[in-house]
Amino acid sequence: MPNTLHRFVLAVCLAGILSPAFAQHAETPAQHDQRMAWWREARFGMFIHWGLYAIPAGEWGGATNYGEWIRHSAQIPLETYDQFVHQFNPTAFNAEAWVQMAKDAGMKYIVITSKHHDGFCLWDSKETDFDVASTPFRRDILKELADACRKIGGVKLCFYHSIMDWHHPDYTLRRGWEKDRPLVGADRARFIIYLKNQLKELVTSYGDIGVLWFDGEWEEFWTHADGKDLYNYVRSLKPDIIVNNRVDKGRGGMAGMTSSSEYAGDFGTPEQEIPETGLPGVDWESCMTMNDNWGYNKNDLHFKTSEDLLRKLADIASKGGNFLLNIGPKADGTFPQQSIDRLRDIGAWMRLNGESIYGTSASPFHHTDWGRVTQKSLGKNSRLYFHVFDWPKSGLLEVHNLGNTVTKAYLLAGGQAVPFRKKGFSLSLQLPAAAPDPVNTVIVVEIKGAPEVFHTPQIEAYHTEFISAMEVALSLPGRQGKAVLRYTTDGTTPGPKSAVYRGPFKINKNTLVQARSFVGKTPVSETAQQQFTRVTPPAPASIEGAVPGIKAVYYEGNWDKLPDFKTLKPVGEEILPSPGTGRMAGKDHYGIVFEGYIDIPADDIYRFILASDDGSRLYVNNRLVVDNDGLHGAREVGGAVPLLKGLNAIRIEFFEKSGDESLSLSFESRNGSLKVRWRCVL
Ligand code: FHN
Repeated sequence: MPNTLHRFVLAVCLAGILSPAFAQHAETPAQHDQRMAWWREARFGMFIHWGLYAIPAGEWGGATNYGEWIRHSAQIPLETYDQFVHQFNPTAFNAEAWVQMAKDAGMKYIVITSKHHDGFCLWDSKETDFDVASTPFRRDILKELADACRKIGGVKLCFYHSIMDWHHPDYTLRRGWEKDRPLVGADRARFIIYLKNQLKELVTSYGDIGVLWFDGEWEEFWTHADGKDLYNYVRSLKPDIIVNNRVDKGRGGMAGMTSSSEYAGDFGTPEQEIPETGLPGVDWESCMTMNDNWGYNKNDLHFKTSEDLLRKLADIASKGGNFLLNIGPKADGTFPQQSIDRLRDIGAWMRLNGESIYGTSASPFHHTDWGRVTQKSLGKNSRLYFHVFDWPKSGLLEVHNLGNTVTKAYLLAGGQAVPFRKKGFSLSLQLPAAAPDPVNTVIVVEIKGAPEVFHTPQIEAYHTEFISAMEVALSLPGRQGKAVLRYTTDGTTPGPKSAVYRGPFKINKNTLVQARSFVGKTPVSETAQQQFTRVTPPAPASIEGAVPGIKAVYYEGNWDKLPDFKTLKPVGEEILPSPGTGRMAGKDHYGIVFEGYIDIPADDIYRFILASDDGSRLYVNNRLVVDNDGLHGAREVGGAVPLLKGLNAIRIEFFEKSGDESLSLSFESRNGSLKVRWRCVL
């Protein structure tokens, strides 16, 4: 880019006009919205994990619980796994049938694994022979899917592409158990050229590719600089392509959201989970399996019901997200019947109710007990879609905090009018006796203007326990117009004469704080409640012969969650300056129990942030304060506890299964982060 242009772009970025993230592909918010428009409209897509791993179908060495990770998890040597190339012959593969099933299910895009971690390519790549052209099948699967998408229309083709590559000799990070694949001659720079050349093939050879869905970015092989560079590279090949946040290093584990704007990627990627709430102004997509595996596992019959999947779709859309629902095709090229059945059920619902999903945005309500809400702007006015999961027995569906005039209400499927009464801020809908669709009946509520919803007030404090006094603040999220916030601390429900909130207040005894919004004398929100408790923390410990550091006791085992370490025999121990993986670093299948004391500087409430990959738990004075257990990528979880000045007992339990590992504990008090001294007893 000529120097003058650099200065221009930099100046415009600094002016906050262009997105600051990546100068070469900076775009105005309007340009970004235009690029994201089809994806935001789509809301629902099909994920396809397909490759050589469909041949063993989850079985190896007597075990039956593998998926697409089978080569790594079952520790299959490369030359053994490569034999699958000579068996891959999905003669029943029919690209048009796949695309039609996606379209009939209401899905607007397909994301298929062009290359998963095993390195096998589903297209005829000039860059390698470890691809479909080397199989008995020979046909270019991605080309056939691209042709089918063009022919059928209405479904955009997208590619999942793994950065992590267990096959290519230049991917300079071998599996921990691969002792027979030396790195001699491996060239990291050459791998990145390979990666880029293949991406160029994918982005320029198969027509209008909508999304590049990267994955496998978490290993230390890949850096933030690589991520920014690759994002810019693919955008230079196809400026309107959309790229997920796993191109870079900003994803916070399975929660999938990008931690800061310095990281590349156009949307967040929660995996197998749905965020608690929507994130205004943030694009994200939850990806999920129908059973427990991404790749085909013939023994995995643990399929989610169609009802569950349909409600997840509505839940995700009600939070402003996309739903990417996975299929793991069989080695013969067909979809599992259980997947076909669910796609059919979802399609039947979408044909009647798709308007309540496509192009909608997040609910204006923070919470509705009976189901979910999505919304769509109609220019000056708006349309709310009430997704009713739990049909009220009374036949009345009510919301009490809607400021708008309601002009019309009807069933989306069939258009039958729904009688309603709007009194003040309360809307009552008179529903048919029985739910037309017991899974999710959608009622359209048309309103004047943009939604004006009075949210439940929020009660904020550093913690719900305190030692001597606590400051409490109240807030009214969102647009509150004419609403006034009233509250009580005497256990009574706030009324039109209760105290008006004018700013934070202190409490010094057990107190139930309640808060509610009013317009005039009319309550326009639910009542928020929070109990605050005055406590006397455990007396600090007095220990003889304490030494600096924390004791780490090591165990060996292969777990998916924290074991009961008391039943296990340690394999060693050492004193570490602070919690970490110590001499187990880089190994697989181990656990650590840390025991020691932290020297607390003053009586106060302290927040602990425990970050780990895989699972961990933190106990303070034998009380569980943080539970971060489970099989997950790097993830941090916080917890708070009141403590007295002096030595307080700490116990941390941690396990690592395989792959990446990490463990750290940080501390905060109300005055900010804290450095503490570790003590332990030999
Ligand atoms: O390791 C992969 C896994 O095989 C699968 O592809 C999922 C789907 O997003 N992504 C990674 C796990 O986070």
